[in-house]
Amino acid sequence: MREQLEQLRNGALQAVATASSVEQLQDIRISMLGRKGELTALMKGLGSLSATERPIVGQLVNTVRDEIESALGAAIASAQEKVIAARLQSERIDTSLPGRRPQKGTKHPVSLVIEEICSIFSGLGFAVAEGPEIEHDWYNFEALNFPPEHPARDMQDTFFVENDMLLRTHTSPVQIRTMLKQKPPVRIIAPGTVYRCDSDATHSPMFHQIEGLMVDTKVTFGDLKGILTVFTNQLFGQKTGVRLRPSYFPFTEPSAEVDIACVICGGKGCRVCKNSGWLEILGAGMVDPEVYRHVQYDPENISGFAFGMGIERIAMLKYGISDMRLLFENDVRFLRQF
Ligand code: 2NL
Repeated sequence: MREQLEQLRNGALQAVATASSVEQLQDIRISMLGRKGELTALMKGLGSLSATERPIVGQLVNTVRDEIESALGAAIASAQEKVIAARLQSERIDTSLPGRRPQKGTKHPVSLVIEEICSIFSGLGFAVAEGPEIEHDWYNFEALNFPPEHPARDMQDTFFVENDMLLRTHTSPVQIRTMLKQKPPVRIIAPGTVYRCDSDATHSPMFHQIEGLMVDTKVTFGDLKGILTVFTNQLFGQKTGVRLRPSYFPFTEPSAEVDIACVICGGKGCRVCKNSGWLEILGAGMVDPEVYRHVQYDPENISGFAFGMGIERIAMLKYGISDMRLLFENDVRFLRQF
């Protein structure tokens, strides 16, 4: 039995010395010291020994087990160290390499134009107002004096949500809400997203608008013309020609369309201005008394003007963009240019 123990010990230490991985060493532990291992099997033979021999051989079994155990422990620790050293070597990072630059975003041309227009009107004493994009029919049409059968109220032109709710077709409801909350004087601009059931090369179902409103005791059509001339001169340059043409809107009387001299050809006539020399950029007028009645303003004592413009069209003219769809595709190669 002593000889068997001696043999087992030598075999085990030999195996530990030649093992090359943590897994192999763990297999050795199981096959030697495990419940069904060789040393355990030998220990079962202890019972057949004499009473004098049993404690001595028992002691020897313990010594052998401790020896194998400590050899295994040391070998496993060094194998694990080798694994870690190899990983540290293969996953080494060269911290002196130059980094990759993050791509910086840029502002969308529509945002740039909204910011610029808001800043011009801030300088003229106008406050910026905002409101909901899902609106009640009353704020979007009724309060603005749209007759019940007006074509703009048609399902074909307006996105209805449910009952009398719809996606606002202009930012005028923001001005209506402001007048309901606040007494004159009122001087606001309302930038925002608006929706119309229309989609082709020159129409997007979602686009942007800025409207303005000024109401006080003695606001005149002359004030309207003055403010809009200062505005177009600041936005397109001091020498830009401006003209007003008579027009019609249900919510203003009298109404006008505002043209600027063509920014492409300077008024000589080109494809962009369809040879007229002029570009329409705004609609405006004196607020109709019917609108004042809806917000409980007294049309006998106050007066005011309002105007509205589409942002996409102004962005295209300002930056020389030929196709409106470029503004909605979000191609970074296009957007980075502004
Ligand atoms: C256009 C024309 C316009 C208004 C918008 C307005 C708002 C209120 C009362 C009266 Cl609360 N008017 N807004 C007035 C005239 C023209 O927009 O061509 N927009 C793109």
